[in-house]
Amino acid sequence: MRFDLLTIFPELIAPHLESGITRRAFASGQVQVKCWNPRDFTEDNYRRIDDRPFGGGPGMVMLVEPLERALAAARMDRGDPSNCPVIHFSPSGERLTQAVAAELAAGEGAVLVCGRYEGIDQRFVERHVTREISLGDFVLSGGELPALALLDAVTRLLPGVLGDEASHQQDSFQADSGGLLDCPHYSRPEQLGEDRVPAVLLSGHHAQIARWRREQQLRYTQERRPDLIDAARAAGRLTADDEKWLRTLRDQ
Ligand code: 9WO
Repeated sequence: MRFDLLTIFPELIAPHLESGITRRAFASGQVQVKCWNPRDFTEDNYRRIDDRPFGGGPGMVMLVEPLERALAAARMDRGDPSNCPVIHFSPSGERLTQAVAAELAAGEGAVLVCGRYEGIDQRFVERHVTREISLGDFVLSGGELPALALLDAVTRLLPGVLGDEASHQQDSFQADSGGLLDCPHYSRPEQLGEDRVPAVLLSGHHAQIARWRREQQLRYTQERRPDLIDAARAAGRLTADDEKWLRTLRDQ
């Protein structure tokens, strides 16, 4: 799988590929990442990648032509001159979810367009962008951080990348099993001042531990994201035991 980033700040990207899970994915060759700097594709003496907006107003707009040349070079280098996804990051896009990450993890990669300044010329978006993705309703100063978030979310889903196959399966199961929030986690020491690890986790009863974790997931999700409980129910992902526990919580 291969990702090509169009960015005027490639130095923001490189450090994230040098540690953790992403490093392992790149070291193993499972994922390739290449940055293409529109500034390297300018043809004027000033190496301009931005200019003032028509119609006036504050800030600058990213020029179409350096971006188009960078995109063409990335496509040529990929060997698929026409048709991989071209993703732009914007609060106007569809929300990045686990389902979107899973869909991309099953594909061949993408070109990630990282906007800067007030935005990129709309004609580049209309000509080339196949998908706009948002991390949420807030404004950043560029698309690089969303691109890294997407890379991380997709890379960790690739088989073998997490190394520990069991933890990967459990994780994707969680992401996929009713879309509930995670249960709390504990490690040593067993007692921290007054605060003890829940006794069931020390009991060695695997079925009871699994049930307790499921109940904690349901409790947290009911408290913080009741919409996710409704979605899980609608998708048929709640068992009779789950419903019984949710009734117990409501009656408390
Ligand atoms: C900014 C913006 C603000 C309100 C409504 C729509 C918007 N689109 C953009 C936009 O595309 N901005 C470009 C990328 C240029 C300026 C920096 N950019 C950006 C992307 N800021 N914030 C994001 C972003 C991307 C994904 N999720 C959250 C924020």
